[in-house]
Amino acid sequence: SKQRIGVLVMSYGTPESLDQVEAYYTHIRRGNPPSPEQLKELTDRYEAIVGGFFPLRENTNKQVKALEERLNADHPQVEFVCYQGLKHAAPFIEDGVEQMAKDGIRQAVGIVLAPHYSVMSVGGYIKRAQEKAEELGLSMQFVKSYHLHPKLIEALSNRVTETLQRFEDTPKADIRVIFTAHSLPEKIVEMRDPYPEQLLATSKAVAEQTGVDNWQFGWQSAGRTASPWLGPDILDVLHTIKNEEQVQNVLVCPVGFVSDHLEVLYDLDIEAQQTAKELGIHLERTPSLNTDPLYMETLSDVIYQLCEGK
Ligand code: FEC
Repeated sequence: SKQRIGVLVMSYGTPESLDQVEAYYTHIRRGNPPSPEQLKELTDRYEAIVGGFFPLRENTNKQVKALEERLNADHPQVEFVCYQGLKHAAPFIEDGVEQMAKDGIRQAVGIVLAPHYSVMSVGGYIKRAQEKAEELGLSMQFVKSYHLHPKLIEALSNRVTETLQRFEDTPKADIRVIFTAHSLPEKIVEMRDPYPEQLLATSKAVAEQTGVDNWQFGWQSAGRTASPWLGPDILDVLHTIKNEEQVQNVLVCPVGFVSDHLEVLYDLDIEAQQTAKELGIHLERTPSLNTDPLYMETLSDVIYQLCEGK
């Protein structure tokens, strides 16, 4: 019979309904419940986004299904079985590992639906999966990052090129491309975390492939905590480039995210778009990767390479 390989596909997770937002937010806050004001603010953001309240859930489901199909089509000699493991919602990372063990999986790999490694993001997913796998006697290997995979760069570049067309006759040199990713607490810099460097490397590769010279990087979606987060924030960037450089056209490409969800549909499409309007900036955003075949091929490639020990 065919060799069976379990693939734990890990993603951020989202509530399934508005009454689950509190439990979800409490989990993100490591067990500290949000204040009523914080809860209302987050609930309002979910209610404001278009495309359904919790698009991340359906998008993750589709990505996992498409990846399983891609892996099995690429490698018919192996049977790949994908399992979901979410960071902050059910099925949790530990549930996914447990299901693999129950199904008699002996060889398993884990991957996160986020291309860039930080000890605070991908590192956290891997740690939890690893701990559960050890407890159950399952041996697992993990993909840590894939931020420069040629197919990922191609997929992102295609989006930048296509979205530049929305500025019609505006010369490319007059459009500022801003690559963004989720901010993290500044302390990761002292920890020599690869996250900022990997994000810049992806941005540079996409800029090169698309022939874009007029670009910069900005952070988004920083947490509302007392400790400082990596900046500059996209909203501050918009003010600065308008006031100091009279930039009128901005293309935002959120390279740190792979799916339509709150951080893209609210933080960029509503919040950043509102700031741009106030400043008289024409702002466009590149569409999310979601199940782009090139993204699925990226994931399939890096998973297979890990299985082969390459
Ligand atoms: O659509 C959805 O329902 C979920 C959207 C969502 C994604 C996402 C991705 C990342 N986060 C990362 C780091 C942090 C850190 C904190 C934090 C807090 C939140 C809150 C919400 C939220 N995150 Fe998130 N994140 C998403 C949603 N995130 C909601 C809580 C309210 C708020 O602050 O806005 C701060 C936690 C703390 O208080 O200690 C840190 C990183 C990513 C990208 C990598 C990944 O996908 O894992 C990094 C999607």
